[in-house]
This record gives sequence, C-alpha cells and structure tokens, in this order.
Amino acid sequence: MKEAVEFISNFKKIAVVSHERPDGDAVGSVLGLVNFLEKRGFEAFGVLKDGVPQIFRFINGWEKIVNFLPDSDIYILVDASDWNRSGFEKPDKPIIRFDHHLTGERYSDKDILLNGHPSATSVILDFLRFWDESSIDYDVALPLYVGLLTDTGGFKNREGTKSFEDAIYLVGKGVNSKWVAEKVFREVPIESYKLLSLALKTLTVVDEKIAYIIVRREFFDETGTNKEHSEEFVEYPLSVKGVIVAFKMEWDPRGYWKVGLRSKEGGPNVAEIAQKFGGGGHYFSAGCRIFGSEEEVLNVLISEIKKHL
Ligand SMILES: [Mn+2]
Repeated sequence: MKEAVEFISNFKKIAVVSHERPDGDAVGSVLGLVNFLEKRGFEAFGVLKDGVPQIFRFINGWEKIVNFLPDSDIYILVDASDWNRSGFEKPDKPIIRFDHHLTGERYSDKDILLNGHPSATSVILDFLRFWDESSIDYDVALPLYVGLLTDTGGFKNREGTKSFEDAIYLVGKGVNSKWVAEKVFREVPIESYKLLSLALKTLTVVDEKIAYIIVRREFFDETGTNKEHSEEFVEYPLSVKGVIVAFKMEWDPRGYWKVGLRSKEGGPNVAEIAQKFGGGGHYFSAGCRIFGSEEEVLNVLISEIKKHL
C-alpha cells in the first residue's frame, strides 16, 4: 500500500474509472476515491461510461462523474476485472487497479487486489485509512458505505466480521445507515415492479437445484423500462428453497443475452461457468454474454451448469 500511495502521489491529474452498468460498488468506489483525492488536493475525475444510475444520485459528488475518458496522468480502475469492462479504449498512461477479486488483468505491481474483502469500497477503505485517515470525512464515507451495503446485499452475502467492522467505522464518520438503506432499497420505481411481474412468470426451477428468470425484449417494450429496472432480479430464482444456483438472462439491445449467475452455500463456482462463455466474476456471483435464441442460450447454460453440480 505504501508503494501505491507513493506512486499515485507522483501525479496531479487522476481519473478513477469503473465498469459499464455500474452497481453501488462501482459508483461508491469511484466517488469515495474521487472525494478523497480532491480533499488531498489532486485534480480527480470520476468516470462511468453509463453514468450514475438514478438510485445512487443521493451521493455527494455524483454530478461530477463524466461518461467520457478525460485526459489524465494516471487511471485507477476500480471494481472491474479488466480495462475492457470500463467500455473505453485503453489509454497509453499508467493504470493501477483496486479490486476485491484476484482474478482478471494486472496493470502494475502497485495494484491492490485483496481477496475476501466484501466490496471494492472495502479495499479502498483499507487503502485510504493507510494513506490518511484525517481525509476520510462524510463525503468519502458515504459512497464507501453504499458500495459495502449493496455488494453484500444488505450484509446477507458475506460471513465474518470485516463488513461489520467497515460499517462501524463508516457509520462513525456520520453515515446514517437507516437513511442509506431506505435510499437504496426503498425507492424502487414502480416500473421495476411492472417489469418484475412479467419476468416472474418465467421463473423456472430445473432439477430442484437450478432456477432462472428471463427478461425478454418485449417485457421492456411493454413496460417502458430498461436494464436499470432489472438490476436485482436474479435474487428471485436464487431465493427459491432448495435451489443452489440461479441465473437471470436478459435481452440486451446490443443483440445478445446478458447472463447473471449466482450461487448459494453448497452451490458451484459460477465464475468457472461464466468463464466458459467468455465472462467472469467470483465464486458466488459472475456474469457473461451469450449470443443466440432464448432456447439455445437456455440449453447451453443449463447443460454447462449441470456439469458443475
Ligand atoms: Mn464489487
């Protein structure tokens, strides 16, 4: 960490970049770092190709995030396994990566990849506490907490003490955990439920252990919704009793199916399944893109999953 601090300190302009279709961890990682770097006197840019989802626009500084890649001295890639996931051309400048997964590309010997941390914001919190605790104020703590809360699924997806230790620290910086939970989980637009009611009709269990949900193109058309409205739908097949592995397959306007895979205790490593289709992720959560008809994709996915049971 010391080397990473010294390395970053060599530069003046710093861009913090995360993945397309940003989740709470992506947004929180970018904003937590940017707000901290600004406090330290750097010229910092937050970059998200798809912008900040509506639901996270309560976090201080969200409106500073840009959807193009600005000229910068160094690029910090957060919560993403490789640069391609940012949706931008790779710049010809130093890149350093912070993540809570060891898999993926490495860009520098200063990368900070910590396996077992509950969120990328948890890795960043450790790093910022090492760097300068006095610069971690509310504006830094709030986005880091949002990443922690969302990536752990409201503290459901992780065992152990680390998430709670981080939460105690961040709440100690003034984060109101009840207010944030309401912002994140209880401000669902009604369109999401309209989309969900259609998608739930496709909920299917295979061999008692595998379940899936499909979000078809016409569901979006019928309800006037988009991919932002179906973010957490994979929770429904996953939560069926007896099921240990689940996926959501969703039509993407770019012409393929976007597949999100999840595993429960006793379930298979879904990262290995996603990798078969050119995707990636980690043990309990992974994703990939597959071209083909709904039936074709269902068939190849289910037969691949069965090999891992
Ligand atoms: Mn994450």
